[in-house]
Amino acid sequence: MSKRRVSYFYDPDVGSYTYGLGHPMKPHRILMAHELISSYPPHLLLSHPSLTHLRPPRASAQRMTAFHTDEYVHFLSRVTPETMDELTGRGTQFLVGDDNPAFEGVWEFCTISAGGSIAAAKRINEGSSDIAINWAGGLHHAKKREASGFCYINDIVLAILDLLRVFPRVLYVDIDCHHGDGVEEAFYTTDRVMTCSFHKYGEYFPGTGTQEDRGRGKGRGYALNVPLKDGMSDETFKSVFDPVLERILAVFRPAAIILQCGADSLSGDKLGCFNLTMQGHAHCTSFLRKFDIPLILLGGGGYTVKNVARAWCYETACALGVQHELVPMGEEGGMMPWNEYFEWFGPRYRLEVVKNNMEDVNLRIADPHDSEDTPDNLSPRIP
Ligand code: ZLS
Ligand code: CA
Ligand code: ZN
Repeated sequence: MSKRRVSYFYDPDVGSYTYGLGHPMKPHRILMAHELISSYPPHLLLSHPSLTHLRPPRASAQRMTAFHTDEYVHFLSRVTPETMDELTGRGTQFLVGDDNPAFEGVWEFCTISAGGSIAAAKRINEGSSDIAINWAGGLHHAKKREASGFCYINDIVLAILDLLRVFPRVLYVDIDCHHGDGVEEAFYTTDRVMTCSFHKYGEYFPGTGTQEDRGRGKGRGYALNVPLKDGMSDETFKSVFDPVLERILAVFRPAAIILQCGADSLSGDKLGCFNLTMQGHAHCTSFLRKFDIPLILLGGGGYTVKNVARAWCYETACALGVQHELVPMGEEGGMMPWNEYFEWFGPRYRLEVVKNNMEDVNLRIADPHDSEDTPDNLSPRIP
């Protein structure tokens, strides 16, 4: 396996923002992932000869209007917890419900998240990196003129728009437990971007992403959804992910790929309902890395913060191809070096996310006479 030049984008301020007490989205998990990455012997990860550690420039309001409306970006750049009430009329139009509070520093947080993904796209466009990482990105629900599902600015759409200036076709893959609706919608009518989301479907946010949603007009066949049920295991996931991606790569032949690594698909997530281990989740990174197509890795959801830190640290190692230095081949987990958040990783203090005993509902034997029960979702149609 040849070496990959990896850029790792991290802004040391990102962990200081909070959506508010009791809100499940915690930017602090990105700091935890960074601390964990930093705690390994430097030559293994952060100072690996193939890794460039960069602090991304903050995204400007103007860059954001490449996707979002001027009015929405202008509002977001000014809103504070105090002015939210005065702006209620406007505010409720842009920030709907309590999923998307006007928290202290929300604008700066958006400039950091989007800045990292835009900088990642730039490295890929220039050809100065083979893989670029921004764990502060991946906020896939944000819409053109509205925040949604903890996402205010769609850093993914902004990064894809940049990639399209250089590459003829871009593939977007989304393994967050939620449907990547904002990115799908943005590119629903184009054949230059293929979107592919794996997600829990059925009485679950945001409620979109059926197999029938496949793109429109020129984009018909270029959106692909894999709706899944509770308890998805590593084996079930791999059995769908590998053939779907093999086929997309062969038929669509993307020139660049973005993988949204939402970590709420891990076992034991507070909002997710899948049962993936750290390795089952990281398989997606290792699988796409093999193809030697420029790759961007982004964060996303993930609400059991210690597991998010574990997974994104391990996936940083996968980008470098050194994951076996962290978790010996054939073992479930690895020893964790002492770090700033060591006590959070008890009682085992290991680099591992293990599966639990929940039922994999995706595997329920189908009754051929009951179409409601057939596991259609395990054989998605690909153009
Ligand atoms: O993909 O399900 C919903 C919407 C509601 C139910 C929850 N209430 C608060 C608002 C209305 C229908 N929202 C989801 C959004 C999930 C976003 C996932 C993002 C991503 O992982 C990418 C980053 C949702 N699930 C759970 C909550 N919201 C939620 C739970 C607890 C709270 C506290 C803070 C806020 C209000 C009380 C909140 C939201
Ligand atoms: Ca998804
Ligand atoms: Zn999610």
